[in-house]
Amino acid sequence: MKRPIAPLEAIKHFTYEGKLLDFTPYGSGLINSTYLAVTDCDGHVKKYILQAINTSVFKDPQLLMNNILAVTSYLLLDAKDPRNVLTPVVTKEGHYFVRDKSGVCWRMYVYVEDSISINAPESKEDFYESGLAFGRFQHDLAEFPVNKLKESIPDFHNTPKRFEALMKAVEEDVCGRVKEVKDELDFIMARKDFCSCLLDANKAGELPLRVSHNDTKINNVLFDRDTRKAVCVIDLDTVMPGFSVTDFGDAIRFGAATAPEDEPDLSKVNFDMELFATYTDGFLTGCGGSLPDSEIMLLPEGAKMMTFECGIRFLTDYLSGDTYFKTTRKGHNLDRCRTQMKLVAEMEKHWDEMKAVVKKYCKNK
Ligand code: ADP
Ligand code: GN1
Ligand code: MG
Repeated sequence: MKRPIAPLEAIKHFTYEGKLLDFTPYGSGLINSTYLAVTDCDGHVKKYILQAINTSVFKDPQLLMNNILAVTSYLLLDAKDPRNVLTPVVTKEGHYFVRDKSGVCWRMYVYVEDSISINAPESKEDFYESGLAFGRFQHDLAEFPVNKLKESIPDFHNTPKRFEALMKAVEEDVCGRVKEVKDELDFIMARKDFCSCLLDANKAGELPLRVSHNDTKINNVLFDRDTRKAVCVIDLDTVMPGFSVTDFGDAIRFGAATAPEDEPDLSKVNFDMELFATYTDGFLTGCGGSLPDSEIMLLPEGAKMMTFECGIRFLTDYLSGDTYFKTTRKGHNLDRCRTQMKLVAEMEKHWDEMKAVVKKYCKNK
């Protein structure tokens, strides 16, 4: 990623309150660069989040901010508490992002006060809460006209295209790494037909396009520091038309695993059925009956698809020279790919149990 060179220049454009006191890098995302800005507002401390949008990933920052503004302003209409909705800060020029001299695009959000962010569930309740938050997100946006949103990353969860991109990276083999990943490639090739299953269900009318978040990792939910209840869904860059089941699935791939997504010791990586059931409960409670049975029954496919697709993306990046996801060690993306494929294999073993868990929530059992 192109490194931001002038965050302090950028921040001056935004209509934040108070005098800037402090400014530090923040968070652990793999795509954008985040900073925490602290200001003094007549003796009160105020906080803001300043982010450099990764424009090699999000090529149209205006489109992305339009999506975010459309969704946040809609959610705010019925919000019980402003802390429940991410609030973008406008610039002095009346825009929601600013491009600095080096071409880096910046935007600012109000910091959600008294919130914490966690990288993994520390209890079943945490995971349940994050499911509730993303389920409510589905529920609250169920009537939002999805055609108002544009794709901030075209074909983001088009798994057949992700598969094709992997095949291209194998063919090009720019780093000479294909020889190291024969087992992973065999595993993926053997599941080629699975790639189109959700798109096929969409064509068959069983899986409608909805507003989807598309990055439902637990660290994209803020929790209240005191009550530990989910307060706000953040990281809205990938909000666009998509499927409910992939929102569910991305959270499962990340949170129902017994180890982080980049754990090098695969013996520590397992798929936890209890966590799967917990998240299902939270998510479908949050959806409040807004999903029909046909969609509920595709939740396991969503979980397997997101895990499989993410593994494909990590492997593609590994073969392409680690240009997309931030890496901090040699083989980082390969380790990530391996954890995802292990989880896919375990989901296949637990398939009937996964189906039985979701069936309990169907109206027609
Ligand atoms: P990335 O795309 O890099 O994951 P995020 O938008 O998720 O970026 O932000 C990174 C981290 O910054 C989050 O995990 C969270 O800890 C923190 N964060 C982001 N927005 C806010 C906010 N409005 N209030 C409080 N913390 C925030
Ligand atoms: C990226 O930015 P972050 O870390 O929330 C990625 C997701 C992946 C995830 C894997 C825009 O999300 O799709 O699932 O890494 N976001 C984008 O950790 O590609
Ligand atoms: Mg994030």
